[in-house]
Amino acid sequence: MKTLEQLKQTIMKRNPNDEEFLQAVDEVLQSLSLVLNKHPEFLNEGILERIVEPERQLMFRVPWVDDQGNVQVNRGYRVEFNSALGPYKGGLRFHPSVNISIIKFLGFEQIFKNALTGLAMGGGKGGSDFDPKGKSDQEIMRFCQSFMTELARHIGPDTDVPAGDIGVGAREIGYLFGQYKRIRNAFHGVLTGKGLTWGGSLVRTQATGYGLCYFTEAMLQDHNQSMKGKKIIISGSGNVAIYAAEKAQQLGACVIAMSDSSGYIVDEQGIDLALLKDIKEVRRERIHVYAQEKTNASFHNSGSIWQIACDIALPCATQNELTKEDAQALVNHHVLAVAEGANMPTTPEAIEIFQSNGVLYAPGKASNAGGVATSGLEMAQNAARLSWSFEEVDQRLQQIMQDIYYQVSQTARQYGKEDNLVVGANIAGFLKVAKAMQEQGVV
Ligand code: NDP
Ligand code: 2IT
Repeated sequence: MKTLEQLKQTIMKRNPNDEEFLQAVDEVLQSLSLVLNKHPEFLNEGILERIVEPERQLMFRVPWVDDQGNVQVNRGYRVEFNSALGPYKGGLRFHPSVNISIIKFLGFEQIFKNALTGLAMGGGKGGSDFDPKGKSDQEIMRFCQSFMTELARHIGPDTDVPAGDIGVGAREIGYLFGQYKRIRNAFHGVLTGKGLTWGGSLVRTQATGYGLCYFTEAMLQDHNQSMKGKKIIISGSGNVAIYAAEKAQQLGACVIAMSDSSGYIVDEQGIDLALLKDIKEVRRERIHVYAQEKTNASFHNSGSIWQIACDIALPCATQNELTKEDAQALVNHHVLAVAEGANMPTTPEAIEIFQSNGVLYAPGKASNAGGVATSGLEMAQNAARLSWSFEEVDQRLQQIMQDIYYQVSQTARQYGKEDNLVVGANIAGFLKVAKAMQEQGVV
């Protein structure tokens, strides 16, 4: 039997270059040290040693031809991490920074996130180092077709069900689905985030951002606060950020700043979302265009968005985007709450600053679970061959996010860590997966 310390050594030896993966694992193991006193069997039966090792990792060549007729080669990934609770489930990320460490960290987080939703989904993640920026529609289609030509043999509605993530939205899911259907000659609910006329669920587009606000509102209300009238900063301006901003505005908050990788915009009157959506979702332009078209707004191509004073910060762009300097600036400006729409956007040092200064801090694996939860609802609708109304899906999403908040905060309390939602989310998610693994034997 290995001690927790020996297990950590093994993990580091096996994954020496996987910085982001080790960061995600380290946080979970720290939380679990509180569980192991009561439950030594999780170490003795090798549950921990198995849960940190993906069940299967796929890496493959993705060749495609660009508009100039040149052959391009990217690398594709799918990490099927854990299937104790259901088919592997998790998004695909297309971004030049993608490597095996990033896919493993995302797949690992996904196991616990999916467990928290209460739906029957295991954890997985995939993607490619393909950069969609500046590519034509035809290039995107050819890339997606090539990617799916390999992936199709590994996935299926009861095996592994991918979805979107950074760089993968409705357009890419469409091309991926078309190629899967052609290769397998089967109309399966094998991807989520599908178009509404061919198996997609209402609210899936909005779900991560809306869910983030439902979670944040539950957390605030538990502390006799609400989002109403609060000044909010949201990083990113993609799928998660846009619909977080939409729901925040519906809840009476004022979103004053948003960003993309080229910089950030500030609009003290409140972001004009119709304009932002047109720039980002229709024209696929950079964010500075917002400040060109709305004269009272400003664009900043240097410095950090987190240096602006706000009541609530919602990081919705990418991993490790909010550093200790950012956290200190937010604390100096008396930030009330930080809730993650992105996966692991806050560095460990920044989390420590929030927690030691009494800032309400919600980790992504709890607060951004609304996207995958609604994917689970899409799978349920596909299996029943019917579709629910917007109101019905939205109602279920709200209930799931409130349930996650209470589950996570109660678990934190049970383990003597009131308001530490990191501990609460890691332990509550882990216990569900661990019990299923115990019952299913050594597999
Ligand atoms: P999108 O591709 O729609 O948007 C991503 C946004 O983040 C863009 O504004 C992008 O700017 C910015 N961004 C991405 N990478 C970087 C980077 N390295 N530096 C600075 N900015 C960056 O992705 P999503 O909105 O879907 O995803 C955002 C985050 O939310 C990710 O962490 C994802 O894992 C997480 N998430 C997504 C879910 C979903 O359902 N889509 C569910 C749960 C979590 P630019 O365009 O300039 O690159
Ligand atoms: O990080 C995530 O939870 C997602 N990108 C959504 C995954 C999904 O299967 O809907």
